[in-house]
Amino acid sequence: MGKSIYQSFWERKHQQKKSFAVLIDPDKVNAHSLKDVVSLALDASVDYFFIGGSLVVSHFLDEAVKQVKQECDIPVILFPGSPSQISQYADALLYLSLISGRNPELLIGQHVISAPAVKKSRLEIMPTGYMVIDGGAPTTVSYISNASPIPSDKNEIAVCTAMAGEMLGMKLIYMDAGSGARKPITENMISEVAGSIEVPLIVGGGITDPEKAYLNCKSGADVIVIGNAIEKDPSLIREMSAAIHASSVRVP
Ligand code: 1GP
Repeated sequence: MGKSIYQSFWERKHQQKKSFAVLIDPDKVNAHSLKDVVSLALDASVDYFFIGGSLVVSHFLDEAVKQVKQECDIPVILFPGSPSQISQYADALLYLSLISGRNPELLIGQHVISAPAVKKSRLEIMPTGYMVIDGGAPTTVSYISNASPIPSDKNEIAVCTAMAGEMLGMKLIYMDAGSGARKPITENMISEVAGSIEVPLIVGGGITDPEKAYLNCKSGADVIVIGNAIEKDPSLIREMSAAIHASSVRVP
């Protein structure tokens, strides 16, 4: 058996190698556009694909995952907005608990209901503390869950939430300003959170330029997730990947 995807997150973090995850929303791609994204991602040495969206209304999820698996060997990780977004064809699942919110349904309720199906899927399960940070625009997840995001300047709340998530056993912390956020998460908050946890830190939401991606990595993000900006201009994959990978500390 090959090494687990989580192990790759962990090892890359400890080798101070930064990772780039391209987010694919199955509602916003078709077979043709997906083929282009996969080919650009292969050329640019993208590390992971995340697949999912807050509200997947199309039936393209399984097809999208199968297509990516056929065309490349970049790991495909589900980033589900709801328990219905599970595809057995993927490699792993971000098993998200919305720890920044206070809605029991997204902390544990939906997990209980979907547990038998998730277990049966044989996906690699990666318990993830999911923290929504205010990105200057209401996010679908906040609206649907009726859960407020963490204010963008309340670093101490973000730090304590991440620490609590880690001590509860979460293997990853994902800070998200929401897809298309007007204000991405500040470097200040990223650096304080990164300094208070041991597990890999994923950061996303509203990152539109390579410089921001680079600075986020330098502040302590281990994985950068980009969706919207790439949907608008897939050729950005190359520059984003170069910036993220250039921020890795080179070990002689
Ligand atoms: C959203 O973190 C992801 O959940 C990515 O956000 O689509 O704004 O890049 P963008």
